[in-house]
Amino acid sequence: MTIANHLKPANRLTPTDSIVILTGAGISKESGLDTFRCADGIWAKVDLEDVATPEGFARDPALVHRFYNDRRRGLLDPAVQPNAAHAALAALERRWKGEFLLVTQNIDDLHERAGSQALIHMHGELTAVFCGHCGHKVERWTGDLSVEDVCPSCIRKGGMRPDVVWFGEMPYQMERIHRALGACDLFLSIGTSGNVYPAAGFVAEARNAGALTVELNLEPSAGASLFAGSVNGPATEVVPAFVD
Ligand code: BJW
Repeated sequence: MTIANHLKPANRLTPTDSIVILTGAGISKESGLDTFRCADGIWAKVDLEDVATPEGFARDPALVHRFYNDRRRGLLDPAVQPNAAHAALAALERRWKGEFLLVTQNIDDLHERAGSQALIHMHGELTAVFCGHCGHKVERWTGDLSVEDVCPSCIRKGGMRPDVVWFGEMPYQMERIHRALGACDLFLSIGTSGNVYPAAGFVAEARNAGALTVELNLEPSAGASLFAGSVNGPATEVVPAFVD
């Protein structure tokens, strides 16, 4: 893998420039977590209408709980740890003097475990839950969730759900994300297929703001032609090589 010098942040940016980074499931693949749309991905095994829509949850909450309980247990398996790509982004943030925002579509907590601070989980977090009846949120929920669970605030049963953003629901902190994209000098998209909106539209927003846009992905994504440059390969190799 060679990275064109004109794409390297060190050669393009001044130290106070602003960076926005979007990550997707591909960055956590080498930590042992599944992607969605790869041949062996999550959507090859379960129907997204059943497990990732409010309608699916209303139809069969127990099925949705099993799906997220399995993934929560998988995430908390001691073998699943942040990889070199997560670490490289945390190190970049530590040394960067300008504005820095990491927006992840991932519901795992590998970025924070690697040390990232300015981080938005736009599709929620696997280890948080909230009550669909009263909105009460429990920030850290590491066990299984079931239809029998009672909300600690309104004491009603059956409404507790994972704090994840399903299709048709509004992703989190969109105003803050749009503001950062509108002022950024470098936009990096890492390990995402570019199939899901609004995240798939971020590259156009950043380009309109005059940012350099670069995709780092195993293979060219659906929207690869929208980026000024791309680097293809596994995240644990291309991300450290690009940002270090
Ligand atoms: C590697 C690698 C390695 C592998 N190294 N790389 C028509 C047009 C436009 C929009 C819509 C439309 N119809 C519906 C919509 C809206 C809809 C949408 O986008 N649908 C599309 C399918 C068309 N979006 C929404 O509904 C969103 N909400 C919204 O728009 O709200 C607006 C609104 C307005 C008014 C009222 C209400 C709302 C919400 C989207 C929610 C997405 N949720 C999910 C599941 C929940 C979280 C979870 O369970 O984990 O989020 S879906 C799933 O996809 C998950 C992911 O975050 C998301 C993105 O996936 P990602 O990360 O890109 O993964 P993959 O697998 O697709 O790609 C992995 C990539 O990595 C691949 O390219 C590999 O090559 C690469 N890779 N190994 C580097 N080692």
